[in-house]
This record gives sequence, C-alpha cells and structure tokens, in this order.
Amino acid sequence: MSGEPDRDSALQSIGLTPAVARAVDALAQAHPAARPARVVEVQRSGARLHDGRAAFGARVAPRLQQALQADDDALAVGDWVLVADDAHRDAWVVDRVPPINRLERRDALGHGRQVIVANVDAAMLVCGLDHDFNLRRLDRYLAFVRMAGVGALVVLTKADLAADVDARVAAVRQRLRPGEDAVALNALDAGSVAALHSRLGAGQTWVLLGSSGVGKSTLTNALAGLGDGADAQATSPVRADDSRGRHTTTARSLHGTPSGACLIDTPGLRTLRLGGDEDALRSAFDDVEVLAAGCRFRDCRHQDEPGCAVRTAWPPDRLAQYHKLLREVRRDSMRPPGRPKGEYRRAEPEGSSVRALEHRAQVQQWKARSRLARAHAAAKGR
Ligand SMILES: Nc1nc2c(ncn2[C@@H]2O[C@H](COP(=O)(O)OP(=O)(O)O)[C@@H](O)[C@H]2O)c(=O)[nH]1
Ligand SMILES: [Mg+2]
Ligand SMILES: [Zn+2]
Repeated sequence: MSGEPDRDSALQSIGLTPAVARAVDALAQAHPAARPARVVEVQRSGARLHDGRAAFGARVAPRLQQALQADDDALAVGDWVLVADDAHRDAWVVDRVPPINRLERRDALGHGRQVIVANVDAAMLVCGLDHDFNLRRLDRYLAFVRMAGVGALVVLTKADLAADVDARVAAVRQRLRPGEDAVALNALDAGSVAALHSRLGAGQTWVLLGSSGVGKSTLTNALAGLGDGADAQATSPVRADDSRGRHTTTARSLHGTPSGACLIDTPGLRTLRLGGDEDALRSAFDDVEVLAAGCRFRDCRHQDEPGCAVRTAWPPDRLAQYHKLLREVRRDSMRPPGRPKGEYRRAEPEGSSVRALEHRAQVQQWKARSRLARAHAAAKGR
C-alpha cells in the first residue's frame, strides 16, 4: 500500500499481506475516494467490515451487487473490499479485490457453489477425539483445503475425553503431506491451547473448519483471548446422544490473536462437497502418483488389481475415500459450471443435458469396468 503506513499497519492486524496490498492498490486507482476494509461477516443486505481499527456495517453498491450476481458470485468473509461513504455518511462497498484464493464447496446436489471463506493462509481442521473422530471425513477436509492451495493443521480436540490419543494422532499423521501437521489438545484448557500460538504467524489468516460441536468456537475464544466478553463466540453444549453441538455459530467471523494472526470461525458444515475438478483432486492426493510407479499394471486403477502398490501402502479406508471423492468430483464436474442459482432449484427436466452427460458417463464407467475385467482375466491367464 502506498503512502499511509499507519493505515497499513492497522490493516496488517486484520491479515493484509503484501500480495493483497498490491491487489488493493491496483483496484483503488479506479476508486480514488474509497478505502480498503475486510469482510468479517456477511449479512442479508450487506456486510460487516473491519478496517483494522473498528468494525462497521456497509451495504453493497447496486452495481457491484449486479456484477457479482451475474457471475453467480457473492461477497464472502475474508474478502478485501473498497468502501466509500456517501453524503449521509453511510458506507457502501463499491468493489471487491479479486480473491487470492477461496474455499468453495458445492451444495448438497453438486450444482451451486458456496464460498466459505476467501484469502486464507491456512486452515485448522478441527475434529473431536470423542464420537466425532472420523478419518474418512478428515480425508475429505484435507482434500478440500489442498485443492485450494491452503495449508492444514489438524487439531484434535477433547483429548481430555479420549484414551489412545497418541495412536489417533499417529493415524492422522499417516494421511498428511509435508508441511501439514496434527496436534491433540483440550480446548477448554488454556495451557493446552497456548501451544498453538507459536504456529499462528503474524499477518496470517487462519480459518477453523469442522463439524458442529467439535470446539471451533471454544478454540477461537481461547486463541483470540475473548474470554466471556461480548465479542466471544457463543459455544454450545454437546447433546449427549450424538456428541454434536447445536449450530451456534451462524455467521463466519474474524478475530485477531495476540501473535498478530487472524482467525475466522465458521459454523459446522453439515455437508462438504468438494468444489474442484478431478485434476485438482488428484493433485491433492499426489502420493498416489508416486506409489503408482510400483503397481504391476501401468494403468492400475488401485481398486482390485493384483500387485497394486497403492493398496499395499495406504490404509484401506483412505483409499476407499479417495475413490469415493474421485467419483463425486467426476460426476459434479460434468455439470456445466456457473449456472444462475435459480435454475438449480427447479427439477431437471427429462432428457436435459445434465442427464445426458450423466448417462454418457455411466456408459463410460461400464465400459471401463469391462475393460478392467478383461485385463484381470488376462492377468490370471499368465
Ligand atoms: N471436554 C472438552 N470439551 C470441549 C472441548 N472443546 C470444546 N468442548 C465443548 O464442546 C462443546 C461445543 O464446543 P463449540 O466450541 O461450541 O463447538 P463448535 O460448534 O465447533 O464451535 C462446548 O460445550 C465446549 O465446551 C475439549 O477439548 N474438551
Ligand atoms: Mg461454533
Ligand atoms: Zn495400483
């Protein structure tokens, strides 16, 4: 940012990085009267913003609103925007800085997209060591953040309630890539949480992701030093029957930590359908490609072929989840992207192009299966 060091240092406290600052500067040339701010909460008719000094409400200028809608897009928490005051001192969001990255999921039908958060450096994937513990779900979350190029720290909460904590941390570490890590802690214990501070670098933006009731808001409060104050994130007791908390956190929200990092707490995601395509998913599990060099068949699909090196090396549930995610993104990316939202709510008409695509894919799958069966027969005959 040019010329206003005070404002810059204020913005750095809410996650302004050099790359974002350059993007802000480029955009600001078209809006000389506007100033930068960050979206901390998205509301029905506007957004809550923070400029590094204070939070305030703003409405979205109609032109920006229309431009976003035309792209089936919307403001998301973490977005950087330019905001200008009108003659009545009402704040208007006049433009959005192109996001550096965004965590985006598909809706449960695989049609529309929803941006969960934009411009993040890293994610805490929060899992409870109680009934919530589920390695296949964790594989899905890992794929989700890797596909967006976002680093992951797996935080296993409720270590105070679990036996075999070390074994579970080890099982998680088996699934991680270099640069990712896993820790277990008790989110209710300040000493236990304090060990995380050294990982939250100044100026970094972290998002907390995970099911409802795992302790995301508890962790946010502890890390941001919110205590029981008015800014504290509401936490909710877990229901005894299924260990899930109620959905207390309705909006995503942004908080600073003493080490100068920003945390974005999110509500529990009931479904997490990956937003990317097959290539992105494959690169999220690129250890497959390395191992595949050792498979007996060059075109091994790592399913039931004999001599499969991936099947030997990977935990079976991880491989099963990988195949499931592959099927899911293949199916989803056959649908034309970026269709206006309203269209998805209608039932697909008989014989629509989507159905035709699905049918063609199904036929291709059958053909591939019978090819595989023939390859098997041939292999047995050797
Ligand atoms: N025993 C124990 N309880 C926890 C821990 N972390 C969170 N909780 C409790 O779990 C419940 C849900 O926590 P909350 O932060 O609201 O979960 P969120 O839905 O992920 O934001 C609350 O009653 C917390 O007090 C932990 O590490 N140990
Ligand atoms: Mg919460
Ligand atoms: Zn194989």
